[in-house]
Amino acid sequence: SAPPRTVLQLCPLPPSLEAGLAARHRTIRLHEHPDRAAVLAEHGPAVAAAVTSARVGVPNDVMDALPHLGAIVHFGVGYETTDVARARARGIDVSNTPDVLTDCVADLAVGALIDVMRRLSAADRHVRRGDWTRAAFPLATKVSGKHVGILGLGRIGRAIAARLAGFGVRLSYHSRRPAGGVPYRYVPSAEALAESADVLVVATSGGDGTRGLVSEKVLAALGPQGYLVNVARGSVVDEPALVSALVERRIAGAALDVFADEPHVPEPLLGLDSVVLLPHIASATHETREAMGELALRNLNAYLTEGRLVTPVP
Ligand code: 8YV
Repeated sequence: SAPPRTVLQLCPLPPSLEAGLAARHRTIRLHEHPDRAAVLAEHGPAVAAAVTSARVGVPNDVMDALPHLGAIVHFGVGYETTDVARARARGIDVSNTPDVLTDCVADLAVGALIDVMRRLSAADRHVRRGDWTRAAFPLATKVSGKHVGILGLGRIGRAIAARLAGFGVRLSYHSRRPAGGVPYRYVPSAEALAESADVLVVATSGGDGTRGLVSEKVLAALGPQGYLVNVARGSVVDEPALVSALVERRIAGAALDVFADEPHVPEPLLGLDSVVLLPHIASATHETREAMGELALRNLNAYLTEGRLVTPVP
């Protein structure tokens, strides 16, 4: 019998990627079916590859309903929502979309850092409220020359560091092990990094390996003059501890593109002018989302035609 060739799509994807899927493959859009179990029972055995986002992944119950699944293609660099060990144990290959989003995520991290320290969004609200005619906007905090600590020095962490070098900042980092060939100071723990830095920028991967890494202790070490920027995953930060630290002004401010339970943002943050709140947009530009879609499609097509992925996860 002919090998199974159906593609399972688990969530909405950019129009150009969806068009690319529809043009070449029989695609089942699981997220559009109210009765997932029935769809999986009927079509599961024919599915050769799954396409999903970093946010949704492939849940274990879905993976288990796909006996001939050979590849999981993620639209996004993160893939912690998929149990990769479980997939590997079954011989399922997994890909993501690295590199193509590095510039935009690093650009946004720097923009968010400047926003929270110079209070750009708060100043914008001040003008819109008509407060400029009544009172001067309070002074902010200088960015250039500060000490920035980067948590996670992968592709994105390095790109953030390279951009910040132009601001004459001092750069240190913490990661599981020292990175080779970088001029930045390695600090052996997240707490020590926060202790020495004016700003802590979180650029690690998500998942169990980094869960709660930015703990209450780390936030205490950052201190009342310290800022937090997170473009990684909400799970890396102890969110209740962060909310308390911000509300009680035990840290100076935070710029957050990611949250523990998106799209839900902790209510106490909404009224704080010391916080910049972004709806997970670090990779959300026309150019980058197009490039991510193209790379996801290349992975899928390469797998289905040649049996190998272009950018398998490490
Ligand atoms: C996207 C992301 O928002 O790449 C990632 O890991 O978090 C983002 O680029 C996400 O993949 C879109 O679903």
